[in-house]
Amino acid sequence: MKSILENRPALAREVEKVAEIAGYLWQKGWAERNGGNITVNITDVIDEEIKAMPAISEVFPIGKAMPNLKGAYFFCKGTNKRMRDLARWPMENGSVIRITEDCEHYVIIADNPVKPTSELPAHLSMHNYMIEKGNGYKAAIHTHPIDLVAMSHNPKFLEKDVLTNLLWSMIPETRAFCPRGIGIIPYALPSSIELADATIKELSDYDVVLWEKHGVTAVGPDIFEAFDMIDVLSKSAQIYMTAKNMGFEPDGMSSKDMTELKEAFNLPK
Ligand code: 2HA
Ligand code: ZN
Repeated sequence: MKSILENRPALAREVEKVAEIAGYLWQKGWAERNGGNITVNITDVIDEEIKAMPAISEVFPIGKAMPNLKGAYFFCKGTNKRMRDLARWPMENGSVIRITEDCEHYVIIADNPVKPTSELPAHLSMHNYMIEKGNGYKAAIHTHPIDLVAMSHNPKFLEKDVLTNLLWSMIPETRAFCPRGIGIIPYALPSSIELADATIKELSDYDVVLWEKHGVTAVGPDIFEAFDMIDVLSKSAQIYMTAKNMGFEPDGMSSKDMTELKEAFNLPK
């Protein structure tokens, strides 16, 4: 069977990037079984021939209207598919979808009728929001990092910006490369519209959010940038845990050092 990626290097590159990141999620132990999901807005690399392609699925409801996504295209990890399989065979474990003209439904157009991730309402809500904001962000990732999820089981870390400030203070890179910090979303049922709505509310302040007792979700210009923010936060969580395991509370960078860093790197918060 001919793949939609054939003779389309720009589209193939976007899918390759997703596959690369899927491999890292598995290697890090953040993606047990089918855990986690990735979506990328690929509308910019869609040609007229793809726009004319018929649906290979029925028309599915999204569950919520996405007014900014009319006719948009996404590459999505498939629901119930394993991240480690997405890494090796992206077009068997993910698919290209098109949002219908009414902005409330989608169809699958290639390569296989693989139904997109169960977190599609949250992912599409984030993409819809990013277009409204005009920030040029194209990628959304959700994963289950052990360290950050463990921290979300402690109510003290769920207060506004407690975790942001703690993680920023563990190593300068985390503040520099996750400059908006990490927002907190109280526990909500996975895949629910409630979880999607709570997530987009926090995106005005953060590029990364912690879903209490579940996982982390991030958005970025591309899938590498979105992944890297979670990776630096997890690095900080590891440093914190390592110090605690050695029997002491880590000092954290001083507020003087933090202010100096903020000014030197011209950071937003
Ligand atoms: O895709 O991680 O939150 C599986 C999940 C749902
Ligand atoms: Zn999850």
